[in-house]
Amino acid sequence: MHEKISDFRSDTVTRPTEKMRKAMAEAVVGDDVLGDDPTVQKLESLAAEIAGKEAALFVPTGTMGNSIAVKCWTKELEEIIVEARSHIYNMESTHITFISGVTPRPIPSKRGCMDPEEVERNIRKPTVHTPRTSLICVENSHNNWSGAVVPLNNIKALRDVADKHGVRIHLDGARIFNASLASETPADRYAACADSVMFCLSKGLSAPIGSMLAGDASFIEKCRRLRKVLGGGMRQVGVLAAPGIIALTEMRERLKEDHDRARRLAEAIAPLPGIKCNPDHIKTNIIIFDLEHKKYTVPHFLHELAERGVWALATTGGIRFVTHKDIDDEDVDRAISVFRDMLS
Ligand code: TLP
Repeated sequence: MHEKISDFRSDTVTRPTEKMRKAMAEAVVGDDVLGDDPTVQKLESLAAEIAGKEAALFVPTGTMGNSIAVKCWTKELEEIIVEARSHIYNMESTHITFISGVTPRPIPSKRGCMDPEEVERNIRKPTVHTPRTSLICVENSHNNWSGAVVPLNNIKALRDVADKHGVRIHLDGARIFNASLASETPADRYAACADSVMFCLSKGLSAPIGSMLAGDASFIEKCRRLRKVLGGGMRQVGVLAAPGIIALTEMRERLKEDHDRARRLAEAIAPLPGIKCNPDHIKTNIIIFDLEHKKYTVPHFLHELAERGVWALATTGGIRFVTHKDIDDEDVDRAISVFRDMLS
């Protein structure tokens, strides 16, 4: 095994910066469940302002943020529309049914963009046989579509459909700032099309933990209670909110570097034998590609990469490489040369 690892498994592996560690040590804290942690309050107002919403809530994980939003917007025995490859539907251990008691109705899409007419055809009214549709979930950037950006006009069109039928929209914006930078569209414009938005501090923004859920004040008040119900009421959690503030104020712009590196890696590996990847599809920090090579199965290929110090993951749709703060140009060069050695 190689001693230095180039870890492309996820942007969740990013370690907090020195400045974040210092801020953690020095954070002014209180009991956040009792509502008196000033650092959490500062983070929540900052997140609300960035999202263009009235209020925001600090939650331990993106999954908890999404599950609270679904629970808040739905009643048992209803149905929600999800994109077929979305994280909320495929990768969150079915909390939709377990916690909220609603059924997901998956809709196929073009690289994360659901056709608004198809969504409208799938909105159901309650009858003795059918559930009421109460929520549409959108993901941007779209993880399993290789970090694709769902354009603002698509989400606006979904908003029109939702309004026509009295349905809510939740935006899984785990990587909304990647989408925002790549499309030069401020995050609050995406959020304005949704009733609620979740975004992660612990991915490319490099905070050690935490996500934000934003929406109007009465929604967040309800969510605060649901967070407690789910065991997510945290006490002197200003120590974790402090790096979150740095994540939001100082780490958003640098995501551009991750996008450039992902594009460079995709362009270099796409022509190699066995790789099925269109570099033009790589707009943010995620590369997902198929491997059809006579020498390697996917697990064998990943094992051989790891033996050479390059870590990646298998995911829905293929092999995934994610660029992030702790991947530099040298890591990308190394990955490219390992690919060339193995496949050429
Ligand atoms: N994604 C993780 C893994 O779960 C796959 C990753 O490595 O990409 N929404 C989206 C779009 C996500 O990508 C993720 C995490 C979440 C929600 C959940 O966030 P966490 O991991 O904080 O629960």
